[in-house]
Amino acid sequence: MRAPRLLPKWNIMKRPILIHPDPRLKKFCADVPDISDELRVLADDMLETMYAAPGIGLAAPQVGVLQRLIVLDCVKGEDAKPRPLVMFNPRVMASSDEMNVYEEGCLSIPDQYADVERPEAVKVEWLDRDGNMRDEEFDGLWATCVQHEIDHLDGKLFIDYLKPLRRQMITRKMVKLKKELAREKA
Ligand code: K1U
Ligand code: ZN
Repeated sequence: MRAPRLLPKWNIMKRPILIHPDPRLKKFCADVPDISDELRVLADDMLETMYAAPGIGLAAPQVGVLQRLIVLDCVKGEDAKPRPLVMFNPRVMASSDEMNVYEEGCLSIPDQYADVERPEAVKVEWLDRDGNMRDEEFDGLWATCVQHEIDHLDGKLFIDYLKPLRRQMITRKMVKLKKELAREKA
C-alpha cells in the first residue's frame, strides 16, 4: 500500500521538520535521562506536527532534537479513535523471524517511497510520558513504523536500506528540493 503524497505544510508546522540531507539526521541520539516537563511539551509538539504533516510517526531528531524520543499513531481511518503513543528511550527487545515488505515514506524525505523489508513483529520496551516502563508487541504497520522511528534515533533513514545508486538519486532530488524551498523563503 502506498502512503499519500508527502509535502509537509511548512507554515503550519508546530516544529519544522528537517529535510535530508542534514547532519542532524545522521547522528546517534542520547538516552533521555529524566522525563521533564520540557520533554513532555516537546512530545506534544511532535504529535501536533505529525498529525499536521500528516504522518504516522515522528522522531525527535527530525525536529532537530538529538534525544531518544519518538511518537506514533498508526490507527487507520478518519472515524477511528486515535491512539497517540509517546515513547522515551524505546528499545526493540525481540523481533520475529517472519519478515514484511512495506513501501515506506519519510517526512524528512518528502514524496519519495521505497520498499523496505523489516521483521513483521517486534516487542518494544519504552518509558511513557509519566516515566513508567511499558512494553508491547507490535505487528503490521505499527511494527514497520516503530522500527522506522527507532532507526531515526540511530541516525538511520529508510533510504539506507536501498542500493547506493537509488539512494544517491533520492538524495540529489532532496538537495534540489531544499534549494527550491530556500529560494521560496528568501
Ligand atoms: O518518520 C517519519 O518520517 C514518518 C513516516 C513514518 C512511516 C511511514 C511509512 C512507513 C514507515 C514509517 C510517515 O508518517 S510518512 C507519511 C505516511 O506514511 C502517511 C501519512 C498519512 C497517512 C498515512 C500514512
Ligand atoms: Zn522517517
